[in-house]
This record gives sequence, structure tokens and C-alpha cells, in this order.
Amino acid sequence: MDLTVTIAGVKFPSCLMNASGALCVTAEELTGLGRSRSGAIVTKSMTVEPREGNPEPRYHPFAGGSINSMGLPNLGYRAYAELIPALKQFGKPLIASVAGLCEDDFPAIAKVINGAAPDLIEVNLSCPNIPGKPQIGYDAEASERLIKRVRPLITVPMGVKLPPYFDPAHHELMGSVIARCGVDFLNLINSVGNGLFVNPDNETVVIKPKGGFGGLGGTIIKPVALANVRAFYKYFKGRMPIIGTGGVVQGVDAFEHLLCGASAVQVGTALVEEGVQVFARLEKELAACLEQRGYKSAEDCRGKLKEL
Ligand code: RRO
Repeated sequence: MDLTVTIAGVKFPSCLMNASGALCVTAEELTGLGRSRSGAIVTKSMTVEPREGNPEPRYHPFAGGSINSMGLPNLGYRAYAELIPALKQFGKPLIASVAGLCEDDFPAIAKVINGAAPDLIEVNLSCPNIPGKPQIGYDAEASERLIKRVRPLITVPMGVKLPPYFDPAHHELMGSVIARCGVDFLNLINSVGNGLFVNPDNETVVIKPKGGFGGLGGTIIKPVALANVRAFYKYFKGRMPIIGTGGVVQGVDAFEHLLCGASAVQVGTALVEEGVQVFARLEKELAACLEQRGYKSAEDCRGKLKEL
């Protein structure tokens, strides 16, 4: 089965890859992704300075998903810029994920990281876990201002990673922002921010930062992810490449993302829980899923969801 895909002119050997944040912080983890069957190497979202992140425990898996409040632990953009040339040797696209603690950080990082020539850059507008810093993607004006500042500094395909939206008016509003800003691809969705998981046995929260509030991932967020993929796919009439992220645990989950309009999918919680072997399993399962239904390739079924 042909699982290769092309996004914004960049060819990926497989449509299945890691989500930013999952096993992609250190040089060892990134090298592990390079050696794995992941269709790309996506870096952890990087900030100007290296960060330890929030206090532990800050990640907790549960039946049906996970909650995290990592707080952007990363090596800082200078370290990732130095790692990029070696990581490109693995013969798969390198996606640099750019974050920031304030608006000025984004252009500062974008300029230097673009110079290190990653294959694509993903601008993270949706980290839910920095105390006192709201998700930029929930502020349309701030999003537009920020994207317009980084766009001219980036010469490789540039995408934005958005938080989930829960109302068609918000899909329309952000769709119009993105259409005005020269965005080359979308990554939908980041974790569902500020959920709260409770352990009733000891009557406590399960992660330390922010009183237990954190971003939800995994199976429980799949319908929200699919809805966002579908809504933006339709808004852009199938002409905006979309990476679908959220709830990909089995091959059939990836298939559902493709049907909704994703060109590729990213794996977060399942990768953390299973390790990089997850990609071989998902490949097999997705290939079987496509074959059973008579599709010749992953690209074949993109957007083909039927409505009643
Ligand atoms: O590091 C995090 O806490 C984090 C980030 Br930057 C993000 O974009 N999404 C998430 O669930 N966690």
C-alpha cells in the first residue's frame, strides 16, 4: 500500500508521524524518530531559552487518553538549529515546531531556525500549559498579527498548529485569518486545553501544575479533532493541506482523519505509551484498512467522507 504523501510540495515516506511533544525533546529522542518508521521528525516546540518545563508529575495516561501540563520543556532554539543538519540525514522531512513565551519570541526563533533549513516549520499557536499565557489561537487578532510577522521570515513551507474550536463561527473566523496570512498547511488539533482528570480513590488531581488542569489527548479527543479537520478542509475547499492530530491509536483512526480531509496524521499519546514501534503497527493497520475498502493509496481517500 502506498502511504506516501506530499504536503506543501514536500514528500513524506509515510503519512504517519510523531506529534510535537511526543518523544521529540532530546537529541536521542529525535534520532530515535529518525531511525523509526515515523514519516517525519517533528521537534518539540522550541522557545528562545532552554526550559525544564513545569514541575512533575506533569503527564498522566488514563483509559481513553492522557492529560499533560509539560510546560514547554525543550533545549532552546539554538540547540535545535544545530541538530537539524544531522537529523535531515535520515531521509525524511524535518518539521521544526516554533513556540514562544511572548509575541517577539516567534520572529526571533523563526528567523534563525529557518536558516537551519528544516523541511517545514510549524508555528504553535496553541500551547495550553503556560500559567498566565492564554492560547494565541483563541485570539484571532493576535494570531493574525503573529502570523504576519513570522511569514516573511520563513522560506520553507509554514504551517500553524491550532487549538480545537467548538463553534462554526470560530472555524470561519480563523479560516479567514489563515486565508489572509499565506499559511501553507494546518496542523489540527493541539490538545484540548485545560481539562481536569480526577482520581476519586485518593480524591486528588493527577498532575501537579495549574491545580491539575492540563491538555487532553488520545482517544477521547478524536471526535473533536476530526470535526476540526473536516471544518477547515471544507472551509478551504480541499486546497489547504491538513495534518490531522488527535486520537490516532489504531490504523482506523488514521483512516478516519484522512477521510475527513487530512493529508497526514500525527501520533501523540499512543507514541508516548507504546514507543516508536507504534509506527510499524499503525502502518500495517492503516494499509489493511485501505486495502479492505479498495483504496490504492493514502492520498486516494483524502476528504472522501460521505454525508447523509
Ligand atoms: O509543553 C506543553 O505543555 C504542551 C505544548 Br507546548 C503544546 O503545544 N501542547 C500540549 O499539550 N502541551
